[in-house]
Amino acid sequence: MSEADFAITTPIYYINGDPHIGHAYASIATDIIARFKRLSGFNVHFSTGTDEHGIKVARSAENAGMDVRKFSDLMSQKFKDMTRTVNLSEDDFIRTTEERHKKSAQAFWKLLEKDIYAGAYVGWYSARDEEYVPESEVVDGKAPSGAPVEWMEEESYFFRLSAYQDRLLDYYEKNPDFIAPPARRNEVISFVKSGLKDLSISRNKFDWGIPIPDSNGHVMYVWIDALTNYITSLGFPEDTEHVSRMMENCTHIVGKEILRFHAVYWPAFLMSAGISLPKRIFAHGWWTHDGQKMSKSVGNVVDPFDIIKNCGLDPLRYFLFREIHFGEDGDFSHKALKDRTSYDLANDLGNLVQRVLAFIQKLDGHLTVNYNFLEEDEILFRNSRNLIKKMHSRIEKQDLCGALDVVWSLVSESNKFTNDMRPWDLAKSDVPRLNAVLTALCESIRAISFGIAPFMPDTARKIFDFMNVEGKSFAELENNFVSQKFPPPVPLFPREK
Ligand code: ME8
Repeated sequence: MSEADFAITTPIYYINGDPHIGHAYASIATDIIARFKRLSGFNVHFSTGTDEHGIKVARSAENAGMDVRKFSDLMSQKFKDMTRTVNLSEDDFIRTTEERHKKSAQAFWKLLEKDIYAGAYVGWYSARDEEYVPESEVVDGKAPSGAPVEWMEEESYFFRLSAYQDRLLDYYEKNPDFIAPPARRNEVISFVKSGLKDLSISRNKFDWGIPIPDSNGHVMYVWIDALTNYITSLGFPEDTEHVSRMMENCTHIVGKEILRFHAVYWPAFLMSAGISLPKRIFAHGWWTHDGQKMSKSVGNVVDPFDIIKNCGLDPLRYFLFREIHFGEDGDFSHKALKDRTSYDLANDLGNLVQRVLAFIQKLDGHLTVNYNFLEEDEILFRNSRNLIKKMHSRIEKQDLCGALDVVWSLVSESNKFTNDMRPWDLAKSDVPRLNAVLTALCESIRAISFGIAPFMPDTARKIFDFMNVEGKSFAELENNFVSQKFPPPVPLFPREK
């Protein structure tokens, strides 16, 4: 496969609270796609980070009785720790309080200036969502998200968003895959069709933000600052050609609640700045916990650190993407996680690997390859060699669940093949046949371990090590095994104590 550019991003997270399962979810999804692309030979840039400015963070620092800078350092570190705990392979962790980002956001603002004018914002604002809320959407003092709104009257700069309505609609039409999944795309289109108002993009009643160039007292609206992180990470304002090229190959993974910012405001800003638009904006769904919305006040927030301590990381990484289709909402339950771990992982995958490799250990740990296949071996072999191609078409659509389904059908097929071929009998009656059956099975296990590698990198690494496979690139799957000695395997998913 060819070396080509690919960029992918997580949302950058507000640091008003500790990281929870929702943040881990968006980050792991992005990581899975980044790893898949790297294994496919792409030159990948994967960025994540923290969104640190704005009224919401300033108030959280105040409530914690801390200086906002110290608070940001402390909280951002927790998100950085999460990236290690969930085993992200990010190339960049960006903080919006970094100097490189200030420089980038200010340079970006300058590019927008022809579309910016001074005015005053008078209306409602939701600090929790960091979003302006039209009067018509306020019900009982609340925004549609349920967050309280407050009245705001202040001088502000505006971005001429209204001027981009037709260009955006035209862009959506010409690029039908720009926003996914399709149902979300339709929501965005009807929102834009209903009429775009100019957007207030600065605040002057607080100062926790990036100062607007040459304008005393104004700081940028936190969303313009936050969205710019994507190009800061690509090196903006230096080498704008590289930035544009990477953007053209960039996928933004975002939660459904912030799609409007990414699919309407961000493309309009980029059009105005003359920078290429991203290739795809994918909105994923939300997790609830035992049927309830997760909230700090209810005390039902799922802590990824706890789960990982109890169940291990790879089972969680697997569960989140097998249990529900990426793009849809899902309900988290510890029982469902346990069930998936014991049925799909320990029983199906773990047993397959264990029974085949432990059997090879009985033969002195020696795999004597024989590619002289009968038709049934050939079928398994061909399905193994085609696995990554099948996954590829699903990963291209961010269909992570579909990609796992494809892997698990090969797991089932391989378990059935083992039952049908009865290698333990062949060992007594027909050694060349036994070697062909084991070669076909090792081919399928190797393909499966590449298939799971983006999802469960540590588990895949264990299998690669059992089979002396390097595991660096899908291209390795083109090579036949050579006769060799394998080290003894250990169980992949030890049963829970
Ligand atoms: O919105 N289920 O940050 P944020 C699934 N800073 N995903 C969830 C989730 C849940 N219950 N809760 C959070 C912001 N997420 C802005 C983004 S980007 C330029 C700026 C995930 O800390 C989901 O991906 O509120 C959501 O979009 C993201 O965390 C929001 O994180």
